[in-house]
Amino acid sequence: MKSVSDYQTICVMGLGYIGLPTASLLATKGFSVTGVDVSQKVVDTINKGEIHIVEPDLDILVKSAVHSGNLSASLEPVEADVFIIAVPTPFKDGGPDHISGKKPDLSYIEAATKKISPFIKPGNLVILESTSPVGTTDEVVAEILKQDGHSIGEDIYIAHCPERVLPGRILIELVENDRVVGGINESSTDVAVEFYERFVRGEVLPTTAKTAEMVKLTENSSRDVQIAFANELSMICEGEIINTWEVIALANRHPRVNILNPGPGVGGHCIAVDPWFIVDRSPECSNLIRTAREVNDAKPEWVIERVRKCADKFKNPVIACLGLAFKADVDDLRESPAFDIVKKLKALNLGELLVCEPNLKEHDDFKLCTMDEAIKKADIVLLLVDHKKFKGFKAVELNEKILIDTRGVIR
Ligand code: SAJ
Repeated sequence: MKSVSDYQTICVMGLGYIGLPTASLLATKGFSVTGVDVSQKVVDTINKGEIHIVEPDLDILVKSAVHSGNLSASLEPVEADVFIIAVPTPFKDGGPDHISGKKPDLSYIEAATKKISPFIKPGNLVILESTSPVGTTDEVVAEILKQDGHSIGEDIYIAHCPERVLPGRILIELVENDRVVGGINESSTDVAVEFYERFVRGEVLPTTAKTAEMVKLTENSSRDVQIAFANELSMICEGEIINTWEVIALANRHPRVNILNPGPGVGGHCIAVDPWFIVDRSPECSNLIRTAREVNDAKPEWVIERVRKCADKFKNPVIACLGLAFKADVDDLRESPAFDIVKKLKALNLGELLVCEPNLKEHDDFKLCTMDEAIKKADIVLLLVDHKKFKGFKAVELNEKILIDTRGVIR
């Protein structure tokens, strides 16, 4: 059987925001990597050395990985020393259950595990990187492989190593961040730790699979709760006609206070999703986590209500909507509260909308215009995303216009 230092071939299941950067990083570190995806279009794009997602410097990395011959994409898995599962874990269809919240959909993990099973041999390492409810590595991945006749934990190692990279900084954080690695038994942990130490500069921290799963959910839930606190505060301050950002800046001068920033809501595919995985398993103990989700999910409606009240003061208001992305300086609109707000404003027909998203050239639903153009014509300026490009102008330049700054960037 091979030892970890002999591992040379890797099969990465899922070529999205985590799988593709991981596969290309490993390829440039000298591993021979096959990336597997269910989409023919994604496979063809990557095999041409191109990318289908936006992330700083990923295009250069993928191009060089493919051209070196160390990275290729395929619809089917191949035999390898290490299998990395990096597929999505979304919600099941249907709204939140009133007791346990939204339910995780583990079908992608199940499908990926079943697909690699025929290619797994003694000595292989199987890693689950997808954010997963507690128990998934043991109860889903290991269980499926066990049922397929593999001798799990004896000569096949299985571990969870949750991804924790920040969109916009993925390539830096893949290497620099500390990693938490939890095996289904001690030998799996040891093998997986040794594998990550071959390409990660941060510290690789050993634990159990269940703890590693909980750590990841804890990280994102903790951020969600903190943002919910800031969002709730912003609504309280608005009622008191106090500037929230001044309150936060001054409170944060206390040595043990560190409040995050309010916004129009919480977007992205992680922070607004993962806390529900905790609530789903422990509904009776997770009131705070659940309430934070509900506070953050309610924020877009609160913003829309503010716009509606302002719009009522005009006959045919022109509303400049600054930003569509889910957060600053990315072009990603998926699960974006800003995009959600602009779509709802359009449906409400409150006035003429001028939409500006400097990170996009065009959009199917909205004709985009420049920031200057939008502000010049607007009666109401609605700032939704704290993009660097929006930080340049001052409130005094707006003259009589009404400003609704959901991110507190305009001074
Ligand atoms: N946001 C605020 N106020 C803040 C900070 C963020 O409203 O003070 C909003 C953002 O505008 C955005 C949302 O929260 O809509 C999430 O943005 P983010 O930058 O906090 O996080 P993500 O979703 O891009 O990435 C997170 C990261 N998790 C943590 O920081 C704990 C990242 O490290 C994870 O790898 C990622 O989730 C993931 O994949 O789970």
